[in-house]
Amino acid sequence: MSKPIVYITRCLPEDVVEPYRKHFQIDMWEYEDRPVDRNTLREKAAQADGLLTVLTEQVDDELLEQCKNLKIVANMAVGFDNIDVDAASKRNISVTNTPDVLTETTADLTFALMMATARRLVEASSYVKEGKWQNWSPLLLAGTDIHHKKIGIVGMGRIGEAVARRASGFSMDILYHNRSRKKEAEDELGATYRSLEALLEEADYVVCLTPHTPETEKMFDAEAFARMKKDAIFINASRGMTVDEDALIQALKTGEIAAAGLDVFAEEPIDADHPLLQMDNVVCLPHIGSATKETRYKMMELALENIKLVLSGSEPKTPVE
Ligand code: 8YV
Repeated sequence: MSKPIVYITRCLPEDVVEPYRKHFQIDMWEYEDRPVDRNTLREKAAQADGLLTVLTEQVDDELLEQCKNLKIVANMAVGFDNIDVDAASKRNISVTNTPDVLTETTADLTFALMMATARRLVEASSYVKEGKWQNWSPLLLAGTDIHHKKIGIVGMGRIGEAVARRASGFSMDILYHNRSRKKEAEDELGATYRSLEALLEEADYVVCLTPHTPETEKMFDAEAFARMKKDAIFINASRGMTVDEDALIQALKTGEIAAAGLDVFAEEPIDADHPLLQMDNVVCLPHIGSATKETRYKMMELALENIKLVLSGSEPKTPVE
């Protein structure tokens, strides 16, 4: 019997892929410097039994319609907003993601981004490297404290809770907003539930960790930024589509909020001329929340394991919920 065909839309390291070659016939996009184009994806997916995707590939109804053999789409991400899950379910195609393995790593990055923004680390590093450090003055590159301040976490899922644990270690007051109450975070970390409006008004750090859904699209709009404190710092480590970027730029320009730390953008990669990239009070990262070697290996392995399970007739480890 011939082996099932698996198409992988990114160039994964051979040491990760190799153990799976005995189970599937693996075909992989081979260019590191660009994503698979839509035509190639359609062609390859149409032949495949399993597909390993990342966030940049749109797996929609039109694509799935071509796929007569496909049994699983394994996304290498906890988010799956690039996949039309209903369109997959109605064709009995499993959709899986990579939760848990990236929780702590993404929380580390979120906290690092918050600290970098508050303490102006990127500006400070450039200042030294550019040879500008010639003197001392009391307010040279003075930032804002983090300890004992109020953090407002919007989206208290696994990553939100991991950020709250870090905040607790920094003696921060923890506020959160979520669709449902999180008793454990309330009891163990002293996190306090707030309506979104109250959280925006009270928090010194507003940290967005909510997935992108029709309900959260552009939830951080002009009205939301107007509610925030003038010295508030906005952090986004989930999805850029939750933010009205024009409103954010305006709020930063007019001093309605103090600064922003962004790992995600409405369009990725962000255009090099984008106004957010020109602002000193904005720290920008290229969507590296889960990007440590350890975690990316775990994500790749989990995605491949899900494919192996489904193609051998078993349940996947991490179907999307
Ligand atoms: C992705 C992410 O893993 O997991 C997510 O939802 O946003 C990132 O961790 C990364 O962009 C690769 O798809």
